[in-house]
Amino acid sequence: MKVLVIGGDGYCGWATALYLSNRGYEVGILDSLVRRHWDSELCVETLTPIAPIQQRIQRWHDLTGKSIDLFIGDINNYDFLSKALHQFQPEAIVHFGEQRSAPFSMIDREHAVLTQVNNVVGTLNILYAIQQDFPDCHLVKLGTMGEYGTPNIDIEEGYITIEHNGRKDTLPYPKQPGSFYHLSKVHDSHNIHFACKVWGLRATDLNQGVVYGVLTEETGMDELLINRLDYDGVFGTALNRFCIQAAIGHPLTVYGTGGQTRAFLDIRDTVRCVELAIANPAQKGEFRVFNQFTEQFSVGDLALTVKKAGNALGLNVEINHLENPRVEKEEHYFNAKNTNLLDLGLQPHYLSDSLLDSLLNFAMKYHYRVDQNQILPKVSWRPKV
Ligand code: NAD
Ligand code: USQ
Repeated sequence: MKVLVIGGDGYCGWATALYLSNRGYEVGILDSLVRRHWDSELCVETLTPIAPIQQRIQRWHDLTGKSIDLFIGDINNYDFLSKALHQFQPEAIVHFGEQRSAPFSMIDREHAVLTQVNNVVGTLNILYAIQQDFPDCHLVKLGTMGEYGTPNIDIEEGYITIEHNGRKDTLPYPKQPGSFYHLSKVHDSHNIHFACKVWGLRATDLNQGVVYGVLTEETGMDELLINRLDYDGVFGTALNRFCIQAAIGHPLTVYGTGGQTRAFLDIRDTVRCVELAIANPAQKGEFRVFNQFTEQFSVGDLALTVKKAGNALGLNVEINHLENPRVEKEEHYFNAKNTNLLDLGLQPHYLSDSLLDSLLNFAMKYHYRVDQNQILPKVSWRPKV
């Protein structure tokens, strides 16, 4: 099957492209490389030294004999997108190609606008390109668990059945996202749902939790295939950041009380979930939603887990509770369903001591690349006074 991975130079996309290629899919990568540009604008670098995309793909070919087609360009440019699709003829499109940092989207008006235009218009272009020329193509779109927010009831997978004044319906689950980035994902979900309804497209929205880890079977094969691992206050995410902080002796940065609970998964499960979605496509006209995570943790508990694992490796790990730069509930109910992917055969890699050891060792190996000035959060959700 021919699968186009949009955003295939990024953290989840690179690991997924190699995984699918290894499993016999014919893979193309489309990416504008804008994420590398945003890094340099922010003066940050991934912990790991990532090779240029052309070298990565060449190395993959040299090692495995497998080819990956490359399309460099922006999905906001419809002519480019349409030409790339005509050249590649995808049967499935996996769409990772968005601005994905909540803090980045909250820097100022320009960054909020950039995030929403890049994400919402890009996805809309993909929907039109599929409708016009590839109506059977299955869109597998990366959404986020943060679309739901933290409601005081159980979170279902995309839809909830409600009885109201004696009548009953199954409706999209209410959305209460916590940043302009998370809002862009909600807008995407509505647009995709509408396109499935009116044009009969087939789509799967993968509402993914926070991803952790860096090694997959494929990206670990060679130094030139190494994946990115963000640790900075804008693009770094909770558990990855905590491991890198522990490795360099920086106190762990828990925001507020640390009672915030989120859904998490290992990057080895990200790649498998995407394959499961592709291998079991949605029906024509169906907008399917899978909650893509394996476990739930509070940020405070994650910090304690990293401290314990760090201590076992001889690291002295302190935990700091910083004033929360975000506006979010710090103590709340959180219980989300995730059975759809398990029913399709996902066998989770749960967070374990060995994963933490491997991530901490990885962080210690590249500790010399860390810029200590990039660790504390600098973006506030509150208006500047
Ligand atoms: P990333 O920033 O590492 O990768 C995204 C890639 O998309 C980059 O290579 C970037 O250059 C490319 N891109 C962005 N806008 C583009 C455009 N207009 N045209 C072409 N390419 C474009 O992000 P990631 O961590 O790999 O996340 C991938 C997707 O998964 C995102 O949609 C994100 O919302 C979602 N997601 C990520 C996480 C996580 O923890 N990393 C969790 C849940 C969901
Ligand atoms: N947090 C800390 N300390 C830190 C970093 C984060 O306490 O040093 C807290 C945040 O306040 C938040 C939680 O940890 O409560 C998660 O923050 P995060 O930065 O790890 O993740 P988030 O901003 O939600 O975004 C990340 C990805 C995004 C994806 C999302 C999945 O960047 O692309 O959509 O995770 S989810 O959180 O399920 O919506």
